[in-house]
Amino acid sequence: MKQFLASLLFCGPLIATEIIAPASTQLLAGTEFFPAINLTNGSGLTQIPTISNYRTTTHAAASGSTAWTTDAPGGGAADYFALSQASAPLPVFLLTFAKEHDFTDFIYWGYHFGNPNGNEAKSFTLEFSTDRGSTFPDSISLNAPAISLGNATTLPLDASYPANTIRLTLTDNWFENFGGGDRAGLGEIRFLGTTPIDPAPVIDVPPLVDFHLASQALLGRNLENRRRRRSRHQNPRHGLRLRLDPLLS
Ligand SMILES: [Ca+2]
Ligand SMILES: [Ca+2]
Repeated sequence: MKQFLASLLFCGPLIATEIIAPASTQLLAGTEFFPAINLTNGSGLTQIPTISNYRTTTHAAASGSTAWTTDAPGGGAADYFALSQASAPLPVFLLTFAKEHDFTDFIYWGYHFGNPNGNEAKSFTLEFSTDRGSTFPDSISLNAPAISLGNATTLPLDASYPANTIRLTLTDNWFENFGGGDRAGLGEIRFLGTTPIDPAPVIDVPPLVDFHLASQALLGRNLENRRRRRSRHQNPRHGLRLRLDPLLS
């Protein structure tokens, strides 16, 4: 038992890995042939992804109500990432989170039509900010090992990056290996990470008891009781009997 209690003391609280979704998604560069909000609103997913089910959660085929993709500025036969930045800018997303997390993995569901499609993004740059996007001191480049279909692809960051804002840039697609690729697209994105425990939480306790007012009320009640007792001793109606001399009766 002593050893168990000691282990609890030294281990500290356990912080569980969780699925983290951005609170807001903003497309900073690129276009929206299908809207960018489809990357983070759960559209096309078979269920809300959690840490226990995301590996078996699948994403439907790409459409205007399930996925995001760019325009095809070079025409249907072009490679989006071979075009000039002026006509086909690298797509950039600004992702903000409700609080700061320690991010460990990038997760995405791909852009497919029941068959793999070359529009699906293959390479990514992630930049991490802890000051709401004023600065991005940490960045990492990721390459997908394979194109996806309905299931999620998880890309480990190989480190833990604290951030409340992430800038995500897509730097390549699968044009070289699969049909399609005149656009850049994805189905849905999430992250894995943990949420640090606030070392000095502010606990907001409603003022159920005002000790100052309570003490004043108690003092007032004591004074009133004392006054009543005094009054009772002086007032016959409250039990003070007058003894009359029988000679006078
Ligand atoms: Ca989606
Ligand atoms: Ca490519």
